[in-house]
Amino acid sequence: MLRLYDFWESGNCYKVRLLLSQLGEPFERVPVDILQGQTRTESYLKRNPNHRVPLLEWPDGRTLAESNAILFCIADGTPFLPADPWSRAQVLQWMFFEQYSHEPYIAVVRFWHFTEQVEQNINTLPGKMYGGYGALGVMEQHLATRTFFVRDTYSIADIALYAYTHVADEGGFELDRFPAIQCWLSSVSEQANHVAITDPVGVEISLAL
Ligand SMILES: N[C@@H](CCC(=O)N[C@@H](CS)C(=O)NCC(=O)O)C(=O)O
Repeated sequence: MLRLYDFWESGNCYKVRLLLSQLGEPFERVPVDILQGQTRTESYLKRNPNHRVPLLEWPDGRTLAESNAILFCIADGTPFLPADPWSRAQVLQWMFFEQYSHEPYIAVVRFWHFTEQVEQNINTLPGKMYGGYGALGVMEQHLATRTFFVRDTYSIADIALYAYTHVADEGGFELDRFPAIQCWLSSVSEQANHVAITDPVGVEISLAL
């Protein structure tokens, strides 16, 4: 069975939980408390020297880090990733956009709220909010004429962007300014076998990390 090293509140981890659930793929879930430094222990660093979750482990011991690389790997050959090169490249385009222009703003500000670090980051907060709203603006424009990001079909591009967009309000972003995004959020949440970020999925196992 696949094994996911996971932190509940992480949108990056949620991407993988969501896709595994929608694929109907059973998996073990190892809770990793990033706030207690569990990604930086000697044993975890052997699994991922880059000290981050999510990390997906195959029964033969192979491991894969980086949420969007994991999505790309496990979606291959399924309806969640188109087969033709142009559509696949568009999926990648949006997933790179998510990692470079979206997550570093929206996820980081949410994390500051979640860990009560807003005050100590007060000088960099306006730039982060500006960047986050910029990303939301790009998404709004694209979604104004479409239901989903690529080929108007639900794909891992939508999963990658949904993960932190649907909780952007937890970082103080006002999503009611973006009607097309709100419509898209509803469409994503209505997909078959959708699970929420807080839903307990996978078979939880505890490992000494
Ligand atoms: N680009 C990575 C980012 C992963 C990431 O930032 N993970 C955070 C949780 S959301 C983490 O593990 N932080 C723990 C640490 O830095 O020690 C991905 O998409 O998977």
